[in-house]
Amino acid sequence: MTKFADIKGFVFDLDGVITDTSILHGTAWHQLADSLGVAWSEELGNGLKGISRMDSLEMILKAGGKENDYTEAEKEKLAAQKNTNYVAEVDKMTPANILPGMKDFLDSLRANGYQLSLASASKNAPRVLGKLQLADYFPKIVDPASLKKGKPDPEIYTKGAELLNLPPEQCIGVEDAAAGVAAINAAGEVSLGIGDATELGAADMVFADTSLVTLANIEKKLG
Ligand code: B16
Ligand code: MG
Repeated sequence: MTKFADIKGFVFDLDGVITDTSILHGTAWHQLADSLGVAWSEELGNGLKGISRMDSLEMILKAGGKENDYTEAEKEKLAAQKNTNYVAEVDKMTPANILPGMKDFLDSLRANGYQLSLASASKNAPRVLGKLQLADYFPKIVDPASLKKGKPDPEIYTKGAELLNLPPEQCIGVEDAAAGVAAINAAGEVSLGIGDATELGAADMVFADTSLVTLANIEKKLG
């Protein structure tokens, strides 16, 4: 098991870790589902966390039994429609939307010489980071368009460590979604989950919320 002293880098998820765009994603998908006549549920919304845009659309269509009703071109249009609504909300974001404690945590990582990269499935991640005024912290972002498979496949976290030129076991992956924790584990990184300990039971360590994520608390857990 990796020790705290071995850790040299952190690979971050964005939504649910640095900021909470899941509500904005949920609202935009809900609007689209309504317009397609697909019944919305909280469960459906939660299942979309960490899932790519097109895979999210497929899940919504499937939930409504409409998976065979649209051509690829029509699906692209629907996803673009959702994204337009989502981006309009993102553009209202400010640094006040950074989750509690995360700015301090990022500052402490920088001050202690850790390397940082971003492993978000979101094609809007650079825009979101800009709105939060955190773009400087993440010069290294995995391009989600370059991925063959989304989370829980390890690819995005493997690439996140590669961007840092670090072996995966020297990296901590930070996630709020079970699919993301599975991806970190499969990439051979140390997994830090934020949220419900039962839901994120596969993680090497779990913190109930972002305010508890500090280097001191991580050291206590890793030893
Ligand atoms: P976009 P993460 C994910 O971000 C979101 O959790 C997920 O709900 C969203 O569908 C996905 O990004 C794609 O986002 O439509 O902006 O490209 O959690 O991996 O940071
Ligand atoms: Mg997330």
